[in-house]
Amino acid sequence: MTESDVVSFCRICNAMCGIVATVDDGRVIRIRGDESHALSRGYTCPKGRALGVMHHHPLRLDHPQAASPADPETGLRSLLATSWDESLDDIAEIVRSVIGESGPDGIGMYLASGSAFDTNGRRAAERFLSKTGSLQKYTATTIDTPCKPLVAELVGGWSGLTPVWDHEHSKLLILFGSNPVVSHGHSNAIPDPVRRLRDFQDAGGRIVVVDPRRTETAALADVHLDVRPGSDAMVLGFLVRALLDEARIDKARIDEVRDRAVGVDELVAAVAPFTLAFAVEHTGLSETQLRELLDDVRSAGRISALSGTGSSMNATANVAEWLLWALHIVTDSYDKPGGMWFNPGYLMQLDSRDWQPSDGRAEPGPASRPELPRRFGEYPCSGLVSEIESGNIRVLFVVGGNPVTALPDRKRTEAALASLDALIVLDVVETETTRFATHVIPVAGQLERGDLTWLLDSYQLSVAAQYTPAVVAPGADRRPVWKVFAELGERLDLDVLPRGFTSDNATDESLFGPILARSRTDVDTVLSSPHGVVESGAVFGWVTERVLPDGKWRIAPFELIAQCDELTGGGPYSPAPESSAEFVFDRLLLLPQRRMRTMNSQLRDVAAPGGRTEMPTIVMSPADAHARGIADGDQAKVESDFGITFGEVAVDEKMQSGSIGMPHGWSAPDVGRLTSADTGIDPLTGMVLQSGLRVSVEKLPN
Ligand SMILES: Nc1nc2c(c(=O)[nH]1)N[C@H]1C(S)=C(S)[C@@H](COP(=O)(O)OP(=O)(O)OC[C@H]3O[C@@H](n4cnc5c(=O)[nH]c(N)nc54)[C@H](O)[C@@H]3O)O[C@H]1N2
Ligand SMILES: Nc1nc2c(c(=O)[nH]1)N[C@H]1C(S)=C(S)[C@@H](COP(=O)(O)OP(=O)(O)OC[C@H]3O[C@@H](n4cnc5c(=O)[nH]c(N)nc54)[C@H](O)[C@@H]3O)O[C@H]1N2
Ligand code: SF4
Ligand SMILES: [Mo]
Repeated sequence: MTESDVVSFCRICNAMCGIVATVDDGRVIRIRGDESHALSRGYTCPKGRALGVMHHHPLRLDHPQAASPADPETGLRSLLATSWDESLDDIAEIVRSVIGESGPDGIGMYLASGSAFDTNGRRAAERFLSKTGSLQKYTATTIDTPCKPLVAELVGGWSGLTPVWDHEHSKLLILFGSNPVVSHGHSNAIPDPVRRLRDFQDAGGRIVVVDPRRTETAALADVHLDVRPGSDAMVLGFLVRALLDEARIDKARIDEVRDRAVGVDELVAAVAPFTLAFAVEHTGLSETQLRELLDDVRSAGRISALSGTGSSMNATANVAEWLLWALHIVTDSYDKPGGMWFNPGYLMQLDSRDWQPSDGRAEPGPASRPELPRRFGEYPCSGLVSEIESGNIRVLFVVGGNPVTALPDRKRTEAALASLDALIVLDVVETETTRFATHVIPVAGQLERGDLTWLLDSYQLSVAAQYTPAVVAPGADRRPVWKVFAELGERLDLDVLPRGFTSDNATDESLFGPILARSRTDVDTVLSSPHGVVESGAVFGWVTERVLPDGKWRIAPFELIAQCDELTGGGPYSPAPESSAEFVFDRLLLLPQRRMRTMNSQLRDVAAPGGRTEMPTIVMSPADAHARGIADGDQAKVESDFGITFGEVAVDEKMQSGSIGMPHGWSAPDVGRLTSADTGIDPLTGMVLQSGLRVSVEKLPN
């Protein structure tokens, strides 16, 4: 036996669970949870356990490939193996000539889920783009949750502020549109979710899940509130109004709120319409349910409430997120024990930086869509396709993303990608996007590279960091992403790596040197702690002291008040009020959801040994299915104003009637065919409407 175990961590999702990989002669034969890992405590999910199979995937990219010219009918190109030198020379030449002809904005980059955990690769890719001078950066943030950085910036002065659940001290956890038992958290990393939520309850904590579906998380919560889709802002507005009304009776109490926030009077005026009757009318919850929720909040004093994609992908996302922040600020729950804290990061050390609060004003969008807002140093993904169509972007780098399945309006996305001078895809497997590539770049996968928990440092439940060596050496002809951009940079005279490093002399580990040198301890502590280092649990105070404008929250940004007024006044943000459990609808609301065995479009066709793969389905309530003559397992057509897709129906009594749930990332059914990059775009963030679209569902003949 030559089997050996390598301790590492999983880099599929935010949870970053500790894993132990068993390797035999270069083959990864088993992945199990690392019992000694402080945060995940031996837990893994089916995706993590499938990493070994994924590593040996039959469609793994092994060699650089270059494409023949596109077929005029299908837009597809055939890919032929090439050498690294030929490929990189060719890409460098195209980049040089496009910059010469069109300027740096001719070069675009889409960075997504597969790059979020590749510390060196992500840094090199971003640096490459910024060194070209291009502003054409697009990331998955503007598809899944731009309301979060928006509200953080407007209220707190910095878009990166991410409130984290104080799981050790808080007494009440409210989840709005998040299902951590399946997703392991949205902007909070929640590994080992079932045990963690149960531990919290055992310590006296109460969990309330606000979700139109009785989810896996709702099943173990103390209370499930079956709200109407898109009505989270109404629930939150009701809570904020009621608490402010009480505080205003007592001058000392409202003065306390004023001590930590500016704009309290404007907030009071904005939430005035959210009476109990108004909330009952719009949320579908009863008076008793809403009163009990208010009682829970009152008796907890400080609260922890998290939002997820259920509330962040619909038309009321910004208002809901803002009122969520307002609720925390009114209850003094931010930056305080028992509420939410801000993780300064072990590596990032945000608490030692000097902050200049941002005023939150947006810059204009890209040339073809100037009305879109540029925020957080990137353009919204809703503008990417029109930038290609208008010829502004001629070369697109895709780093760890699958835009064909992730972006709105699939047909249009495909046509745009096919029209590029060059589409350079850095991935680990063949995808729907590599089919349109001119250059396919086979990169080192997560088991083939050393890594640090870095980009998502501040999403963790502790101040912690971890290093992993490569579990196996890069196989076939693969190279790390950082090396690809370093080599391109060297060809184009752009400094991609930190000073003193070249594509030849750098290694995964040596590139961590500058990051670790700025972190909380010496380089060796992190590199020699295989199960990760935990510096501390929640810490408090640094945001109030260092980040907030004049030490106060700006609790009433005018942009959000305006959207809130439109919501309460029945304007374009007003959700459809008519849904109810008994009524059968002509058109249903399309809602997002995640599945346990896939990560977006990843891992659709592989499972750990003995495991099974996921089946994408259209999830419907028994009442809605029955009304259409649809039975479990039937094929159905789903149609929106923008397109059509087909798939198998799963009848689920946990689904609220009036809505259907569909995971994204698939080709059949494909929600990306139902969305639009032009209609329903949020004016403050440029986000595409992905939740709450009206669709009709029809049974297909057997
Ligand atoms: N297993 C797995 N884990 C993942 C992913 C994956 O694909 N698979 N993807 C990762 C990514 S990229 C992300 S962004 C995160 C997302 O993490 P989460 O936001 O936790 O995502 P979901 O599990 O889809 O939970 C969203 C919930 O919102 C509910 N919902 C829908 N509409 C509404 C609404 O209007 N109001 C309320 N209150 N609820 C609503 C849905 O029923 C669903 O239960 O998950 C990450 N983790
Ligand atoms: N209609 C609709 N659309 C949605 C959503 C929705 O709910 N509804 N959800 C949205 C959300 S939350 C998100 S985050 C986006 C997801 O958008 P993307 O991040 O673009 O989608 P993924 O399918 O996760 O693509 C990740 C890619 O990274 C590759 N990869 C894996 N490991 C590595 C690696 O180590 N290095 C590199 N270079 N590549 C790697 C994978 O093979 C895969 O092709 O989609 C969004 N789109
Ligand atoms: S929850 Fe699953 S996919 Fe996410 S890090 Fe843990 S093992 Fe990996
Ligand atoms: Mo996401």
